[in-house]
Amino acid sequence: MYLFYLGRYTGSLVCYNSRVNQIFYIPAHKERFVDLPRQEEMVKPSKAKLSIVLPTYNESQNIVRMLDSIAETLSQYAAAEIIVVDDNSPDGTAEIASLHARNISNNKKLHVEIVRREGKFGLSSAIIAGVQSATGDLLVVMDGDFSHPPQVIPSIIEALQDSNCDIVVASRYIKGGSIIGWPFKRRLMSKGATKIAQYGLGIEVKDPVSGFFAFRRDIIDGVKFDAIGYKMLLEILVKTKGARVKEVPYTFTNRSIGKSKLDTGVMFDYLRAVMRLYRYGKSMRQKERRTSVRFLSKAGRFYTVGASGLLVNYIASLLFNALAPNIWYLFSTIIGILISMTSNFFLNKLWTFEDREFNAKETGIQFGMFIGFSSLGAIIQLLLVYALVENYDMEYPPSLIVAVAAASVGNFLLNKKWTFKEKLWS
Ligand SMILES: Nc1nc2c(ncn2[C@@H]2O[C@H](COP(=O)(O)OP(=O)(O)O)[C@@H](O)[C@H]2O)c(=O)[nH]1
Ligand SMILES: [Mg+2]
Repeated sequence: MYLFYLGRYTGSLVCYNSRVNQIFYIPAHKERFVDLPRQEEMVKPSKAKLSIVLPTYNESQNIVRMLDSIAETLSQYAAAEIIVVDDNSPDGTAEIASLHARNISNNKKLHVEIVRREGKFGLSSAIIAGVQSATGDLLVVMDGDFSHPPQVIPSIIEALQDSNCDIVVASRYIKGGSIIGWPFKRRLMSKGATKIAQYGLGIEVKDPVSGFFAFRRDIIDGVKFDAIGYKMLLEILVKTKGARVKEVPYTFTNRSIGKSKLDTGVMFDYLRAVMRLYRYGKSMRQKERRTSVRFLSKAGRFYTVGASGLLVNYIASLLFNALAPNIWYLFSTIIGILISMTSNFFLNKLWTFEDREFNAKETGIQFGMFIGFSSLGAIIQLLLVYALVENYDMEYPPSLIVAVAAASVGNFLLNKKWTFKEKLWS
């Protein structure tokens, strides 16, 4: 005798198996579970740590099997964890999850953490809470009702690693993907939400409202989320513009146990989230425009200073030559160059790069770097003219234009980045 009946919990049986030292939670409607096919192909194990974020609300009848199924899938990975985020489910999901987490931690050496929040604060914010508690480099987000088959996780991780992309979306709307068990109304709502995201926000992903997705943690570094409503993926896609996205197909199967938490409130939340994301996109575009204007204005100031340097150089050389006629004229020219470099430096510091810090040591270092880069520019110009004329049989005048352009662009960028410590594109 190794099976002990412990009692009933929300209509289901709770048993203890002394052989494997495990507590089992047997749902009342066991026969209604859908057994999903196993992933046949072997997938390369991941070296990076994986975190599975599993938001739950009233999933007491799914959580044990869900954790077991994920744990089994994760056994091929060297380092993984599961983060369950429960919003104080009245059906005791969190209690059952913590009880079972201990079994999994003991038997499978897999860390399962239960994040319990005080109340039902919504799916997206639960996902963010889970991401904040997770310690993995690769994060997978999925529902806790078997609509997102854990057996698909390896192909998601493989896509995230092999194609070197940043976000992987498990997609119902690409070839090979499908939906089982949703009524027409639910399909229509999902398609409508997809079209709103695609046309309203310019998203090209085929299933931007998927709840099953994965991403590299570093792509969300520094991103601030609104986390409104249900569709966290959409917000991630909008706010990590430039991230490389790949979709892998899967079959979504409507839950067979428990109730959907989607209601009209969630639909309004979706529209609110889309409006905010639209405004966000607009303000980012304006910021980008401002960035390009600022960049060009700085480049303009830098070259104006450069042109003023020619005049300073000319006047200073002549003046020095007039004041000290006995000194060799080349010496006057060197003095002219030094004075114009100095005036260029201070004008660029104050006017072009708006740097008002005049700490002696720092300014000295900046001055040294400025002179260094200017000399480097001159050398590049010389070498380039020589190479173009000698090796590429170019005429001297066009060679000179190319060389001057290359040297002056290089000069601006090097001084912007290194001397005045600005981002190249800012
Ligand atoms: N923590 C938390 N999880 C939620 C909340 N709303 C839904 N969920 C979970 O999110 C997943 C998707 O919800 P579900 O009701 O299945 O939505 P549907 O599949 O779109 O019908 C399930 O695992 C739910 O338990 C919430 O407010 N908080
Ligand atoms: Mg569901």
